[in-house]
Amino acid sequence: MLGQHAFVSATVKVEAMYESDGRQHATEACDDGNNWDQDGCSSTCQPEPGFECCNGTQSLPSDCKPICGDGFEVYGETCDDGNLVPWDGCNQFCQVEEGYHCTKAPSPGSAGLTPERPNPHSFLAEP
Ligand SMILES: [Ca+2]
Ligand SMILES: [Ca+2]
Ligand SMILES: [Ca+2]
Repeated sequence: MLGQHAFVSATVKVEAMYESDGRQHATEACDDGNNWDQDGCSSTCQPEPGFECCNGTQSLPSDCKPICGDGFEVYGETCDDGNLVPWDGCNQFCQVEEGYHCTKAPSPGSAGLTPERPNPHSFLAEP
């Protein structure tokens, strides 16, 4: 769908938008086409910790996905217990498994997106 608008965009937007237009420019580390933070690519087009981004191109937005198994829960994950092993409360897709509920450790803080300091979760089997 983006491709269909490529011609129009190119003619209209000459130099108005450098950031978050869904195309990765040379000066941007990533561009996922929005101005939201904490989804992998920040509003200033910098990759965010806890995500890995496939590089976008001049015509394609970056594809940022949360890294499951880094012990760091980010947008798109309902849990992250630091492994990719299913049946331990948090599966390999970082989704809480049935029969468990996720107890988050105290929040590392709004700016605490540090993969070096995993946010530990404990999983309690429900009675
Ligand atoms: Ca974004
Ligand atoms: Ca993660
Ligand atoms: Ca697990």
